[in-house]
Amino acid sequence: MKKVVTMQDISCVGKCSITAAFPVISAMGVETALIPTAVLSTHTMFQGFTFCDLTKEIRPIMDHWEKEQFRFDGIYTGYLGSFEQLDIASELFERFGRDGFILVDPAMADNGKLYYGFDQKFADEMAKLCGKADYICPNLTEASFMLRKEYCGDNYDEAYVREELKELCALGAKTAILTGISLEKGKTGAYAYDSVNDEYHTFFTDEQPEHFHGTGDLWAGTLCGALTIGKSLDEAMKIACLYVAESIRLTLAEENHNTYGVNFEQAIPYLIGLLTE
Ligand code: PXL
Repeated sequence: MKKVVTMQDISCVGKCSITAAFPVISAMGVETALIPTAVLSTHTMFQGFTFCDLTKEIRPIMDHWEKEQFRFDGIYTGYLGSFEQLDIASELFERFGRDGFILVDPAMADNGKLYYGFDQKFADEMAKLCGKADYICPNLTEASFMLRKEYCGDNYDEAYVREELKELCALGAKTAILTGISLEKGKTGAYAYDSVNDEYHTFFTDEQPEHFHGTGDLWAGTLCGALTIGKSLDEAMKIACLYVAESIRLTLAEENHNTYGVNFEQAIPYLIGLLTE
């Protein structure tokens, strides 16, 4: 059985980070080890959230795992809350990254703005972590902060996306995937550049009418699971895009649906169906 480790926070309510990645990767038939970086009552879009940092636990966890000689087929980092956690993520790659791929989702910004608590210096350091990855999957906002470029908003074309992907790979990542890319009205998806094979990959699907928090985490978790079970990058991008779109569709279909996260749970049977296509 394949096994990955994911390092991100536990937002107890919020349907993001570990509470999205863990059930989804597990549902795809992959054992999922966890490095929880912090416990928050909710994600940081809520007012008044509680926060308990777990940084000091992480090195002892890695020490124990090394003694047990655990091996992983993939490492996936998501939202990280401090400079020290970025350093620890690098250490995780050095100590446990020999046998599999490394996926870094630089979850720190959206819609032209950094999330609460982050600044440009953090984005610069995140860019360095991205340089150590096989796959990175920023949105356009995260990419612009890491590349220290002005955020383009909706004002971009395919040439811009391709150029940006090359600049992201120049940070050191082998494959860069931009999420939330729309080159045609009503369509959205992901655009990737594999710098090793000098190949572009794309997948687009119908754009959903509303945007939700946590969909980036869900997308990255799904990509991680799909790559781990041996799907190609094309297949993995397709599965992640379709699953997130279906989760949003199910959310919107529900009366009085919540606004803080999507209904990925009831879309799990659909996800499993995608794996056997
Ligand atoms: O979805 C990204 C994310 C993960 N974890 C926490 C967050 C956010 C985004 O705001 O606040 C704690």
